[in-house]
Amino acid sequence: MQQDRSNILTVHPELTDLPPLAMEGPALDEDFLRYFNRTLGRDRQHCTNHYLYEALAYAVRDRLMERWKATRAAYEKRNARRTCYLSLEFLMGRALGNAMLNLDITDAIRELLHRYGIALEELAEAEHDAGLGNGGLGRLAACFLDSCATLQLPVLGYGLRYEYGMFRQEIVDGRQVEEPDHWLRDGHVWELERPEYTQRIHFGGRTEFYRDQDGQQRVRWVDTHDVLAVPYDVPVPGYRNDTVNSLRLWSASSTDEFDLDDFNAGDYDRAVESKYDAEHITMVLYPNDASENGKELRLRQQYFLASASLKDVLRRHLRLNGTDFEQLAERNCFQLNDTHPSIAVAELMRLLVDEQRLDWDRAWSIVTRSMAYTNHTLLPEALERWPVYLFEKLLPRLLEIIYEINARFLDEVGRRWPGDAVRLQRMSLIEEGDTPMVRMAWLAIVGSFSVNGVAGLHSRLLTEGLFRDFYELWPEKFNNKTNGVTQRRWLAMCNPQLNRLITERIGDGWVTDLAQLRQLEAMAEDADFQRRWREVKQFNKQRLATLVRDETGVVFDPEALFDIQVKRIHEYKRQLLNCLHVIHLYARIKRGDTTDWTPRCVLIGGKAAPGYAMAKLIIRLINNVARVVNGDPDVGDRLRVVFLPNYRVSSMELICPGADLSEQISTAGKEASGTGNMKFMMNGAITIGTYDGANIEILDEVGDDNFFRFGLSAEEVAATRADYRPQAIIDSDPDLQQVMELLQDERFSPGEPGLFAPLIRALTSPDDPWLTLADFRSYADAQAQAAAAYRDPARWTRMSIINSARSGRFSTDRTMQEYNRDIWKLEATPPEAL
Ligand code: B1N
Repeated sequence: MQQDRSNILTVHPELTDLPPLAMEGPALDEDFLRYFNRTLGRDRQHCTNHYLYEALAYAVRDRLMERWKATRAAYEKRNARRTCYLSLEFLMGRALGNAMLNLDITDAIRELLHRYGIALEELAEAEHDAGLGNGGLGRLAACFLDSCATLQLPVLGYGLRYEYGMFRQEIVDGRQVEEPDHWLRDGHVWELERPEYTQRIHFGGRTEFYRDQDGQQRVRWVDTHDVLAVPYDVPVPGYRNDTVNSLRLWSASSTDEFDLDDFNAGDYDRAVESKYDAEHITMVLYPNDASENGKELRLRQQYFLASASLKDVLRRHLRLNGTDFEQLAERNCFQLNDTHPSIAVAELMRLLVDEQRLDWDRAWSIVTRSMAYTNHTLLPEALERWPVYLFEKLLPRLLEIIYEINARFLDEVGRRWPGDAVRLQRMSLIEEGDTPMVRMAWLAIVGSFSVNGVAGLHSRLLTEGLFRDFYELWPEKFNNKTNGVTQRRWLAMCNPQLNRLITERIGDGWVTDLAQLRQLEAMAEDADFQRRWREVKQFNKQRLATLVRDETGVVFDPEALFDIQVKRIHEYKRQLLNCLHVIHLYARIKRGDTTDWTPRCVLIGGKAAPGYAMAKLIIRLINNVARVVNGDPDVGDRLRVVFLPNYRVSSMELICPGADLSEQISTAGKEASGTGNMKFMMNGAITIGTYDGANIEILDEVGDDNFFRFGLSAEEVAATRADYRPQAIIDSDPDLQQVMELLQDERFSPGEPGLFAPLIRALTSPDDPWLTLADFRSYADAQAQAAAAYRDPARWTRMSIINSARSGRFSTDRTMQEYNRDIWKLEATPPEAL
């Protein structure tokens, strides 16, 4: 292979740094104009918001760049211990507003643009969301990075640079239609390609024994098909602290010689095909939330991420520490975001044993001192298991290593519980059967020193259920880390009015110390403060109503109760229960049962996995119910219903500030944590929710007076399963009976009889895993309480203020401090002054 000389790293001391850039005034102005006119080559005659956005983004990026370098230099100089956050998903959303907030240049830029008659908000909207994630798990990773940069912790995100992110959802005739999200089409200002750090990743081939120079028998992996991993770095700015951390995203590219043989043999098609095969690895994000799909390409993605990231860490380690591999575990921690990157356990063994020639025990000690695993769901359909035959074909050497890990692990289990063959079978990394499978969660647990769930209940259920055997073996590994969200994006940036009001009263310390919001509680009864609080909420509701009108044509009245459920569409999240309640309200209106009515606007949004038929049918039902309700003159302005298309990070930034009521209504025990619940709470919405996930901890903070709790507990759910008779529930509840009749009599499926029969069947089945009808009565009662509370503005506003005031615990700053205290043990490392 010919050396590519452009990638050789050299040192040029004479290339000095430039002086730091001004954050306002003519320098900022000049940069903006220069990028617009010269770099982009645009002029005032031919200008779109997108070009103006790009020019502005470059000017802002320059100001990140110098801080980014200083941060890197500080970490290197201190040889700081780091955490690598390995995740198949980073749901970053837009970057511009966040960068401006954190650099404290929003006002300067607003002013600058104003002089050209340009509104900042319009430019900001030209940025595509970076939708490299499905939902909560991917957004959590993004919030974690934000908090780590703000806490000045050396944490590096490693992910994949998908060419196509989460699909764009359109609603056509009430149905979800998926459109590809080619988010890189107009270029991506926020990434920096780093071809000099390209890694070579192996697939396929076979393994063979050989003897090394010392006569040691070793294994090598040969005849592989290799793919190149090219890193692209994305800056992650901290809040006004000069730290800029990195998110390193790998892009797949073919090797040159890979196709050359075919090409020279005249087989052009085959040559091109293998190039495409390689580049397909990072083509598209798998759009499944909380369910796996078992596709070979997904396993390729997982290994590609794990191998590229570990090789990148080893490269840096060898440069900074040489072959002192003890330092590898001292200097690095790998946090596995669910099992998706858990093949990293076996890959690090391969790199240390096969490539660095460490003996097995030493390598295993390094691996198990550096890996930590976070579980995000108990749903059995999300537990990753890969067929052994797939591993054999795609990653033969890794399968051998997994077998070896398993043999040694089962020895240990056998010593602890002699003769317990059933337990051995349960705990084996290999599930026996017609198609033997590798259990990725077991691999992650065995290879990690820490295993955590994402909310108190979830972590407890893990140790009592799914991971019980492992908890008995290694209780000290298990811990809880309740999720959070970053208040920078989810309050300071997305709700500027509330930001201003809060800051006016208690100062701006809450932006980096959310517990300070507690001080608002003293003002919860203050009539003047309440009035200001309501004005802000009204403003945000108006803003949201405008979005709803633009997207759906339906008009929301900002005086009405805004009742909102936005999240992935999934049966366990029970959008159906919400829909049944809407039908119940409609039935009440139709029968004239409307004394003391609280006008209500119901908004539901979220994407269904393209292969999830039930979820797609739920979307159709919501749309059909909306059409009937909004078009019925009897309803008047008592009730409005919309399904908001294409729910994503940037729509949540408009939605959560305008919400009154936050719907968190999963079947208890099913939602590991939830994080939308926290964004709503922070922005002063009140939760109607089950005793599930982080709802429990929200209720702990605000108390029963400031939360509408309903439904069975996780224990009651488990007990109810054995003898669940939905028909008896319907028969004993006239309201529910009427709702089911409306569903059945085709009112919501004119011309399509039987359209919703699968939903009715699921709801009325004694085997309904989600026990939707079991919670209907208690849900409808809680909704009536919410409606009554809303009619008393002083009471509602007080509840709203208290929710926001007590949201301090749900900052990812707190979450990251706990990960750091218990798992990572990193030192805050600020860069030197510019
Ligand atoms: O992770 C979030 C939690 O707040 C949610 O409760 C939880 O549902 C979510 C396979 C997942 N769990 N599992 C996934 C995503 C993609 C995929 O391919 C599973 N997402 C969650 C953050 O902890």
